[in-house]
Amino acid sequence: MKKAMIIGAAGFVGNYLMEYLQKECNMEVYVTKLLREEISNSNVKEYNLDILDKEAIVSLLFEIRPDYIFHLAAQSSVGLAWKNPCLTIDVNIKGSVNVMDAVRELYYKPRVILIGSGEEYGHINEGESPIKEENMIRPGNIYAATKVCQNMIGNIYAQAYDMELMMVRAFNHIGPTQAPIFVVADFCKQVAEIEKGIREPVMYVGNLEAKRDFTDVRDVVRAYAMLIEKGKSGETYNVGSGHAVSIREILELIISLSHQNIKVEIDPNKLRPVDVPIIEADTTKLRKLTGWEPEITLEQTIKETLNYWRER
Ligand code: A2R
Repeated sequence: MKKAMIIGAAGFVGNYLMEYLQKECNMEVYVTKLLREEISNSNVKEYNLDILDKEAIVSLLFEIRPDYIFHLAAQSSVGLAWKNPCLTIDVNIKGSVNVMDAVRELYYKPRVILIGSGEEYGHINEGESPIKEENMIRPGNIYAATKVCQNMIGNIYAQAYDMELMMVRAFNHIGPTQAPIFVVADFCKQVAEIEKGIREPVMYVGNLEAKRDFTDVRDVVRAYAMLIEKGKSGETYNVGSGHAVSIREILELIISLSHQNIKVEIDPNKLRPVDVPIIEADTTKLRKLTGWEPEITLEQTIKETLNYWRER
């Protein structure tokens, strides 16, 4: 039985990934979380780990000796990165280098995936979309810049130390349990609260014209599981649906699923200092290597996310 370790597993993706690895891949799953976090899955072995503590990563890796490592730990919010750039830089760059460096100290070569972001591409010129992995990188926000850095250093580690290290650029992923600091969860939560009568029938929104590539989180973790087995060291793979939709379309879809009469208002706090107009993935590289295709439609994931918030 292969041993998989998920670093930063208490977040949105980690919970889905641990379940998938256990149930569908028959792996023994070890997960790490921050001291203050909780993991609801009782079938995994859990450890507290702050990736800013490199020695702690080293001892844990020596103790568990995982075959596969999924590095998910991050400050993952673009909005929060504007508010707290130093924390984001510490966790996403220093923390990730700690993980790579700890893996380098092992006497064997586990296969590692570093999770980056479609945000890394930043400003995309006309004709560049859907965007390929080798496209020019022009990060447009602090979060994206930290993930570019992780990707570049990952590539250097893979080559310089002959490590089995793959990089992913995950485009927006959505689904039930996502924190409402992300747009789809935020909109669904607002609609659910309006339906419950605990909020006036007004939706507060940010930039509605931005187009993003949304994939259900369950499709995303399936791609990660395929890549950890088949990915080539030092390579970067886009993971996304390959189809961008505007935030306005998402908003309209969510509102159409409700019987309430809902007004829409711009909340200046939800507008970002710089926003990239369109981000859409070309996933040919991933699909050719693994045969992966997204299976869950946007309508389905949005319905399930809205129902999740209705039941809370
Ligand atoms: O920020 P928190 O309290 O939600 O904790 C996050 C955790 N984390 C850390 N873990 C270890 N050491 C740290 N110094 C540290 N700082 C934060 O990593 C959270 O539990 C986890 C990341 O999960 P989420 O923020 O929910 O991200 P998600 O959506 O699961 O995305 C996974 C990866 C991230 O690397 C994203 O940047 C990428 O996929 O898109």
